[in-house]
This record gives sequence, C-alpha cells and structure tokens, in this order.
Amino acid sequence: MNLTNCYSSHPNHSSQRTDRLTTPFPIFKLCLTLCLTLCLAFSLLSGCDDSSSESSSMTDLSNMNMTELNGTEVYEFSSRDGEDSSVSISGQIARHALIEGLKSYMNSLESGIAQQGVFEEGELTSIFSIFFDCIDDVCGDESITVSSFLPLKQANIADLSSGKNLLAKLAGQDPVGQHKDWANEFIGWGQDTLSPEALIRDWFTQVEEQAISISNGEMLMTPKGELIQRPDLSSTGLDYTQLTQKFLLGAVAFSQGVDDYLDDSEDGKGILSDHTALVEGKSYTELEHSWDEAFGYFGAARNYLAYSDDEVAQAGGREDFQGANDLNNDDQIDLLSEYNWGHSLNASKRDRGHSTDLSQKAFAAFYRGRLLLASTNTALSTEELTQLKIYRDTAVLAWEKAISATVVHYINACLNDLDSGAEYDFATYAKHWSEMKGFALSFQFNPRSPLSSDQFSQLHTLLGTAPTMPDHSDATSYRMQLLEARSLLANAYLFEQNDVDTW
Ligand SMILES: [Ca+2]
Ligand SMILES: [Ca+2]
Ligand SMILES: [Ca+2]
Repeated sequence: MNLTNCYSSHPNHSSQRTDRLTTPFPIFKLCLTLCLTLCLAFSLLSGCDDSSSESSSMTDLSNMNMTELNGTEVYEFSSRDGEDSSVSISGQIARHALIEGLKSYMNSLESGIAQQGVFEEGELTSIFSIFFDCIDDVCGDESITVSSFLPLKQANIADLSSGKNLLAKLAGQDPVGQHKDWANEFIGWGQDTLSPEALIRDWFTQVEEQAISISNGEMLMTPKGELIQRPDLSSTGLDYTQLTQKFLLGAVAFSQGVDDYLDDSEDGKGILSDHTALVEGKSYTELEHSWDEAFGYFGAARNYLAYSDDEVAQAGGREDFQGANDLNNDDQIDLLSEYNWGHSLNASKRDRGHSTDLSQKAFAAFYRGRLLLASTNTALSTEELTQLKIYRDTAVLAWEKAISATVVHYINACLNDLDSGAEYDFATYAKHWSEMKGFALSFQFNPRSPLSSDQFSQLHTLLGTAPTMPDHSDATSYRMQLLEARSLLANAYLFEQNDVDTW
C-alpha cells in the first residue's frame, strides 16, 4: 500500500538522470587555490587567522571578514589529501527533501480523501511514518517534491542519500550532546510535557482521526460554521501541515546544526571533533564534515553569495538564478549543491527590501570557517579554535535571526488577519498562525539563543497554542499579545523597528 504515489505530484525526471559526478566542479578547486593563496597573503599582512588579539570582539572580526568576500566564493573545498571534494552533505539535503515530501503529502490529503477515503486507524500514520521514521529505507522510492526551472538531477530520496530519516535527528534522539533533556524540558506547547517526537506523532494522529471522520461524512466546522474538508486543518485553527513542516525545520535542521554539529559542549563532537586525520575511507576530517553538515542544514546552494535576495526568493533577478542555479552547466539542478533549501531561502526572503543581510552574514561565516579548516593540516591551535568559534557564533546568530525575522513576518500576517474582523479567511489565518508557531518553537534548540529561557517561555505564553479568532471577544487582547511578542523578539534580536513593522 502506498497512498503517497496516489496523492503526491511527480516531477519525475528519472529518464534524464545521470550518475553523480565523482569529481564535481573542477572550477572550484581553482577558486579554492586562489582563495587560500589570498587568505595566506592576507594573514601575513593582517593576521586574519593568527594569534594576535588586537580585535577579539565578535562584531569587529565578523565585520572585517565580511569585507573580504566579493560574492564569487563557492562553498567547495578539496580534500587535504588530494583532488576530491571534501564537502558531503547528502544526509542533510535528504532530510530537507523528506520534510518537503511530508509537507506535500499532507497538503494533498484533501483531494486524496475525496477520491479514496481513509477508513482505518493506522492507514495515514503509517504513510507519515514513511517520511518520518523511514524504517528499512522505505522512503527511498519517494519522489522529490520540489521543482525548478531546469530538470532536477535527483528524482527520488534514494538519489540523494540512503538510510536517512527524520526521527533519528529530531531533538531528543541524540544519545549525548543535546543541551536539554527534550523528553522533560521541551516547552511551548501548553501545560503537558510532550517530547518533540510525541508532539509530532500527536499531530499525525489528529490528522488521521479527522481524515477518518471526513471519509465517514462527519466534518468539523470552523467557528464561522463552514465545513472543514481538510484533514490537516483543525476547527481551532491549527494547520497541521504547516506546524509539522516548520517545527521539523527547527527540531531537526536547526537543532542538529547548532546544538550538535556546531556546538563545543562535548569533547570529540561538533567543532571539537578530530581534525588531525581524514576519516577512514573519506575525503574529510571529522571536524570538516561536522561543519559541512551544519552548512547543509542551513540549506544554501554552494554559490549562495552570487544570488541576490530576489533571486533566492524567486521574486526577480536573472532567469538562471531562481531559487537554484546550474553552477556546473550540465543543464540540470543538483539538489545537493545548486538549490536553496528551507532556512537559507527564508533568510533571503526576510532580507528583501529590509535593512538586514542575514543571508550573507550566515553564508560568509560558514564559508570563512570552512576556509580556515581547509587551510589547516592538523589539529587546530587554540587561536584557530577561538577564530572558528567566532565564525560559528556569527553563523548561528544570523541563522537564528533569520528564523526570528520569519516569526515576526508571520506575526504581522496574523495581525492583518485579526484586523479583517468577521471577514477573515479561516484557513489563511490558520496557515499564518501555524507557520509563526512552528518556527517560534525553534529557538529553544540553540544553546546560544539570544532569547533567555524566561523570554522563550513568555513568548509562547503570548502566542498560545491556537489562534484567537478575529471575531472572538478576546481578539483585541490577543492582538495586544502578538504585539508584545513582536516587541520581545525585536528587543532580544536587536531588530530595527522599521524592519519589524514591515516584515
Ligand atoms: Ca550540544
Ligand atoms: Ca547542474
Ligand atoms: Ca541578503
């Protein structure tokens, strides 16, 4: 039984597929050589990666490094042992694709149920499980559900990576190294203590129960008395598809990036991983790979700096830079290197028309950190590790600020919905609210979050666990709560008022 194949769309380019290049982007090696030469020259002149301590403040150093980049930098680095690329992020991109696949499937449920119905307990949750648990690699045959202006190099999940799933990388699943015990310390979803896994599975169950009810002709109603045909839309205004997708971007991608791969809380893990030798049979050191895995979860294309914000957001600019770019000119888009996923896309969306440049800040810090690793041939010195931590802090802060700006964006959308009064559109408001809430749950996963625990808790008290409807008697006070939540974020992340008002 595979309802997925009935319900989801199939942008299938398998007939066009070719084997993966074994030595991709030879031009990058030229670039790397050039960049390393320039860096070496620069370091001799100014001590960019040496021990001098004249500018130890994060702001000064990150600003200095920003000015060195010219937009042509590509996140591609050869192995210290030879010519092969040492950047491998297939597992991270596979999880981005699984999150997108799950979202597409949940989105398609309304039409699927109209055609076939869902009548048995376990029928839907077992399909969600294909993406979420992917036991025995059953997700490998699932189609890639994103698309681009050129054919994609990969047609299904197995073309990206094998043996990957979402659950194993969800907050609370790593045996060591997570900065909280997520079974007991996860907050933001009401009084009951749920783990992130339990919360996701609860949402899956809610959707299934509603799907069975709809199939049996028992539909719920919105507060306005409209019948709800969608199994992923609750009568209280929860859009489970949006909640699930946005929460997974936080609880898998952001959590793994910032609490695991870029953290320094455990000897031998994250940025304290081994850098003395290549991992056996691989072209990278553990430290290089850890850094790259975090970059993969940020989701940017390798030549992200070459895009304008409009181009990443597919809202203008050059025709061949629209969310993706055929960097190696093989007339197809390689999802592992030529496509902007999730967080990197949202960073550019927020930058568009605003004072921030979170997209460049994040990428530049990832790039500079990786360049440092590529230019060292043994364990990092104390000074090098200090420098790497500065790049780490810069990347993580820009990444989190992009998420926070996105929460502000959806708070503003909810404020507009509330202002519509009785004319509001229920599904639209539910979608905006659920995107806001799903992303807002992310901040707790960063051990370096600018939000204190108290502020995080306060934020979620203000947002609540369901939207207050615009024609409800509490709408005015809920509107005040959203404004207070927005101010809390603006103050914690040092956003400019004009950005906050217009995101
Ligand atoms: Ca950690
Ligand atoms: Ca290509
Ligand atoms: Ca930007």
